[in-house]
Amino acid sequence: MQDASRSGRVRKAPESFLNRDGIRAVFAQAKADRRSFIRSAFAAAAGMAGAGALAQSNPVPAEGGDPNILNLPEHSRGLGQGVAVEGYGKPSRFEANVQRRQSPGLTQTTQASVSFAPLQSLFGIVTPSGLHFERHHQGWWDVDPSRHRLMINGLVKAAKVFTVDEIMRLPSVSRFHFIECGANTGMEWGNVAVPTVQYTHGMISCSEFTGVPLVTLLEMAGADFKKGRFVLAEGADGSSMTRTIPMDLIKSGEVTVAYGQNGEMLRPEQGYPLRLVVPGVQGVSWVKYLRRIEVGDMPWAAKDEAVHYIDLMPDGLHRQYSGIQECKSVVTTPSGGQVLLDKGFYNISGLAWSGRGKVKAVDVSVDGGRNWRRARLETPVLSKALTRFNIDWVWDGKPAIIQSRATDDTGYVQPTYKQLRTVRGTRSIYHNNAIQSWLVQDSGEVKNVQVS
Ligand SMILES: Nc1nc2c(c(=O)[nH]1)N[C@H]1C(S)=C(S)[C@@H](COP(=O)(O)O)O[C@H]1N2
Ligand SMILES: [Mo]
Repeated sequence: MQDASRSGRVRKAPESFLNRDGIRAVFAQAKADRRSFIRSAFAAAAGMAGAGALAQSNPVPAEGGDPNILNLPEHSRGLGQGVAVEGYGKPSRFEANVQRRQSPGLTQTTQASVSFAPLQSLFGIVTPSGLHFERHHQGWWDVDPSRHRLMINGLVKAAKVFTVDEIMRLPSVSRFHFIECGANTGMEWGNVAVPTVQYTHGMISCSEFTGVPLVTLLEMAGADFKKGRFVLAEGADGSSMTRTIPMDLIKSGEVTVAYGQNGEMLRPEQGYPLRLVVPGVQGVSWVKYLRRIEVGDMPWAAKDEAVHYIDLMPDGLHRQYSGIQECKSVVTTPSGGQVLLDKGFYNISGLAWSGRGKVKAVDVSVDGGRNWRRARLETPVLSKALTRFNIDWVWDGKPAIIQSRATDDTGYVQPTYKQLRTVRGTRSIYHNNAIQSWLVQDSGEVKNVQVS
């Protein structure tokens, strides 16, 4: 028996899930005559919060050019404001819609517990600290650093307690790394097709973290590196956040006890004054308000690794400790909710990352995966950090399906939904790294779709 999607009938597009017939239908819908959509696109753009229109209008310049260049504005004639002698700088008031947001689709109890970073509005690879995504299992705190302590215990010569000042006296390292919640893009498993890249991929951020390698603190406490094959990291908030970290990762020197984020102390929402940085590993292991590290000889199977953050596989078994965030990418412009105001040149831009190392290449398709072109990777390309890619595109005004596909330096290639579901089934919540598709409709409106 054939299901509708295989019958060869052309399904009405756009749907949020497109098979090959659906993709063909989208392209078949493209009309040769370009409709006058610019006015409606303007209206759509004006009515949309948080998803800026892509291009400035491209009005036909008045005869003799744009007079605005000759009309001197107020700020070219008068005295500007004095320096902000004191205080903390803020973005321009014209950028007020660049905000973290809570997903309207997520169940909320007494308070929100996730906010998403506005990836559609960001450039380069660093997430401004005030826009870093947030995930709190039991709310956040602004912890007094003078009263905060970090204990190292378990398989050590002598348990040791550090103050924040003592940690900040030690030799430090500063490195750029992404942190991605294991549940990022989770709603797409069910093809919820949330509207914007902020909600599909906004549980990722990238910062320069400064801190002390955890191995240094373990050495100071006289840890038994032979028997001690794992550590338990524990947070000081009410969520009893405890996660097992393999000692091999720690011995590599990559895991740090961080106090710095983008040149200043961590933000309270990010775990001020101390958080664990576990490059390449899902966010839940980056324990915030870090208060204790216990050295042990086997995994603890704590609640957040035995019951949560596990992947239900097609054979009915659960995958545990699946912590590495595999290679993934997403086009952030143009992306869902944005509007292309006219045909012509666009810079397709996006982010790629791998929890196993560096991004080696990103390919971009504008026809739903039939043809691919290699994007430019912007420097720096750093290990276990976001990498920015860009590629030129001239939109012909017809429907297009934009995708990006990243490859990392282990040779691993980001999977399609079909490939991912073949291995992982359909009942996961976490670790969705499938290729994202954005449908550019002939109206210029961009929409989240899935392509099999
Ligand atoms: N102490 C503590 N650490 C925590 C959490 C928490 O609720 N409490 N949440 C974890 C989860 S699930 C994620 S994804 C990241 C989120 O970090 P962020 O809020 O800085 O983005 O922190 C992790 N560390
Ligand atoms: Mo998370």
